[in-house]
Amino acid sequence: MTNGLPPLKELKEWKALEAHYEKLRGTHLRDLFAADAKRGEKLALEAAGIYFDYSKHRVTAETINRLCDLAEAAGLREKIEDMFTGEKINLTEGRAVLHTALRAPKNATVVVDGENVIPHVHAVLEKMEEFAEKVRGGHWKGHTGKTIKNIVNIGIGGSDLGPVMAYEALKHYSQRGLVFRFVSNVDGADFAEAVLDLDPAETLFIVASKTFTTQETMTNAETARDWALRALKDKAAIAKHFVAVSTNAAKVSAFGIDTDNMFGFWDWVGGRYSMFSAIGLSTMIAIGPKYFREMLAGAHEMDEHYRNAAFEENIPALMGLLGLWYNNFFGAQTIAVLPYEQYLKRFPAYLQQMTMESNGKRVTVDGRAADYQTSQVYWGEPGTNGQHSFYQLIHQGTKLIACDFIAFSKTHHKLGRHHDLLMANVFAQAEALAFGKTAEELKTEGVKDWLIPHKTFEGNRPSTTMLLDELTPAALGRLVALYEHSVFTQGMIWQIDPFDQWGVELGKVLAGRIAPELESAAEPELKHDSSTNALIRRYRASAGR
Ligand code: G6Q
Repeated sequence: MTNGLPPLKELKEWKALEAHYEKLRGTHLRDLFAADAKRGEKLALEAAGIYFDYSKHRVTAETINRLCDLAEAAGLREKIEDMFTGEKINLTEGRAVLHTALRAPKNATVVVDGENVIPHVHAVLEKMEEFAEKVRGGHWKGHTGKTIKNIVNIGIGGSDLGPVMAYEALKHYSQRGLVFRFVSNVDGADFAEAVLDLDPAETLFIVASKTFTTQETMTNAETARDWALRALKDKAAIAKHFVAVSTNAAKVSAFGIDTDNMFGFWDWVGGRYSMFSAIGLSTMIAIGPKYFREMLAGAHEMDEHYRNAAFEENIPALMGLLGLWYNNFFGAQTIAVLPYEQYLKRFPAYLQQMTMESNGKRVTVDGRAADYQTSQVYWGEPGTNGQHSFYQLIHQGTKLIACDFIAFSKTHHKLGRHHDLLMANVFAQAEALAFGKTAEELKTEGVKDWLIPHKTFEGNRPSTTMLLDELTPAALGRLVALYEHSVFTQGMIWQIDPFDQWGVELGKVLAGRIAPELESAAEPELKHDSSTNALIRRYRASAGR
């Protein structure tokens, strides 16, 4: 398998960036801002409802041009078209990658294996809408005739992180009479706590699993079925209390769920790219079809921007390129995602999967070991909380950490000074990181000599500030699509397959091998390494086996 490109580091555009880095590495943001009074306005873009200020990055106009040249040389333009038009760009799995089709309008055409997939997408959306309205309207009754009030989504990874994140992000738009819980971990505590105060007669489980074979999800789903049937005492109750979101109708039906109550999707929707598919059923029940459609429209707007804008004016392309600039030239290892919006508290966790599962690869699509860094580590917490915790390291530690600040001009809660203070903090942090505080400034403030090194902030710490109007469903759609395309930009330049996840598949196999050794009554013959063998024996002994 080959992508037809020379190794990345042999591209002349890459070499040009290496040389450019050597010239720019010592330059301070203070000097870049001093040299151009309009830098803050010039190095900013506005598209698809996002004001994207990248002026506090260690770049010049030349850097941006050279990064965009690299994207061109890497064939990014053609690869974007390949993705949007249903080419099988997930090379190691031989699949198309069409999360963008999930938010395309009804009159669009995207052909996979000779068939337009858009009518299928909209048929599922309509089925979801019908179901969501029934639940929201109190018309979906449980087995005993009680109205369903609690919705429990059972899923893991891509079948959990998007739904939880979107529910939390859009809680303001949710139907408050309904209770939403999300169970993912195979640790029984997750299920037990989620249903502790719920009445089975009023509870609906959404079993969300693309394959319907994932150990954690199937274990939780079986426990849920037992929990419901213990109270409802009739197998017929499953039809009223369980629905499935899956691509595997045979397994859904074997579990006992009527396939009429199954919402499908397709192998061209990757798990971590699935929150806009039927995997978003819990989101649609929470916020309703109208807002769900607005979220899709927001994502679509970003899709169009990514597909059509020149790289210099293309927010996702630039975001990906800036990340690559620090990762591959400055040797930075991580990116902090810092939303100044409490409702986005699960956004960094959601992005961790999207970014690291996608681009955490060490070989290129043609099987060569990459001789350069691929995905950064993504992490973060909402501001201002993080300021009282790990920001110290970002300001004064020895590591270079580029930050993504995400903020909204409007709040859902106009409470006194809260929002002004929140915004004052986000602007102040980005400013302090970039400009720091010099020894001279401290001296004029009368700080004692011996304290000056401790109180000095060298600055030159890069960040992007994304300013949006308000956290609406459309804004969330735009933000998610922005990061998806930024990840794609990087993955294509690194010549890897961002859409497979062989590391996750390995984990699924390994636990399956050890479980019977923990559970068997007879002493198993252990053939692991001595550490694993000893741990298994200790566990068996404490469990009385
Ligand atoms: C996502 C990954 C992974 C997946 C889960 C759940 O891209 O493949 O996180 O979503 O392992 O898989 P199922 O939906 O098949 O249960």
